[in-house]
Amino acid sequence: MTLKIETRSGVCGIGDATLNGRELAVAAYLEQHVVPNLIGRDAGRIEDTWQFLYRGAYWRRGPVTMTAIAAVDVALWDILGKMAGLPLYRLLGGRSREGVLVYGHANGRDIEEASAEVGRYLSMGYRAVRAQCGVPGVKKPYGVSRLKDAYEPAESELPLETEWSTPAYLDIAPKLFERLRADHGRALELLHDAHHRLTPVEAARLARDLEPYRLFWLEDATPADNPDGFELIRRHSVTPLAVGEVFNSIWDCKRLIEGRLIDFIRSTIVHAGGITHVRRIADFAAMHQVRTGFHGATDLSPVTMGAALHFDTWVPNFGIQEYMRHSQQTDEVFPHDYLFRDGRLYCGESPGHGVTLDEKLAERFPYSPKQLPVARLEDGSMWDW
Ligand code: EZ4
Ligand code: CO
Repeated sequence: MTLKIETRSGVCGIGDATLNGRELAVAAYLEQHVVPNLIGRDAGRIEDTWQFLYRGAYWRRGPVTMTAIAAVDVALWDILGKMAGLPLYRLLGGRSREGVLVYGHANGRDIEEASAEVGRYLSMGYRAVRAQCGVPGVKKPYGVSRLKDAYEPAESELPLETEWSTPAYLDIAPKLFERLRADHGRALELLHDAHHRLTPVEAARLARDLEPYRLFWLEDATPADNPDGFELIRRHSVTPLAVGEVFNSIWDCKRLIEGRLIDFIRSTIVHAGGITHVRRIADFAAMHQVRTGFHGATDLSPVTMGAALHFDTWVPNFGIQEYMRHSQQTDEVFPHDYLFRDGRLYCGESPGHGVTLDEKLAERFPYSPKQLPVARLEDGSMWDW
């Protein structure tokens, strides 16, 4: 879902509005409740527009609202860059680093295949890799896909029913990382995503069992709806923790950051109110030694990736950027000037965020609704996907 805003003087900016599996809700929110308020407003009043859409809506926060606000915000920053003739990172305060460290996704049906995939990422130049592997007895565990380069988790019109077994997972995950360190050495940064599947005490066990393999982070170890769970994990382990890809506001992150219960905040531009709001989250995180690690899955469009890379180039407390490569088709629909070299992504120098939309080409791909899978335990209980 992409929002295009055009000013009276003919300057266009685009923002990503994709909320995977709930995209039409954002479209309706934008069309019915946001766009009519934008007609005739000064495109340069980015902060005031943000406050109008957030404070002025009365019903604030939530993924649908904050994704819609983000789409407007990013499109307005894009317009500002084009009017000023400056790339977005310069509007934010200029360059803090040359390139942005990214991590790719290596996955395999078993440990053997996952390790070979990590090797493939290293040969492409990656310095950081997230690794996931199959879990014995579990059909379709999270993060293991047949598509090696452009993994799309929303696969079917109605949610695919997948299974989950925590004991089998807790058994295999440390073995995966033992093997990865043995095969690939200590210099590589390794990451892992538990994707909200564990209770706090199970997450604490996993974090402790993974300590010898020096992870860059363990992501979404337990659902962060209740941040108290992270206190328990912290009490038992020094494995760095990352959380927040499903957060949409600074208020979701506040206690985790303030209590130093996490090391990396993953809230990203498209789902957390745009550049205007994520900048506040990043500044707040900096005060507590928490660094950024933005979500960068394929269901966040190249527009979000472009905007994120400008942000990452500027933000002082940068940690890492997730980079799941988009399919070639997606890259062609969204021409962009960022590029990958030696494990880092580099934003371009063109004005704004540097990502455009080929509307003619986009027309060739009709909308086909897809939802994210769901997960059940072996006895059929609904679980977190
Ligand atoms: O499951 O973006 O870290 N990345 C992730 C992603 C999310 C998808 C949801 O649409 O957890 O793969
Ligand atoms: Co994740």
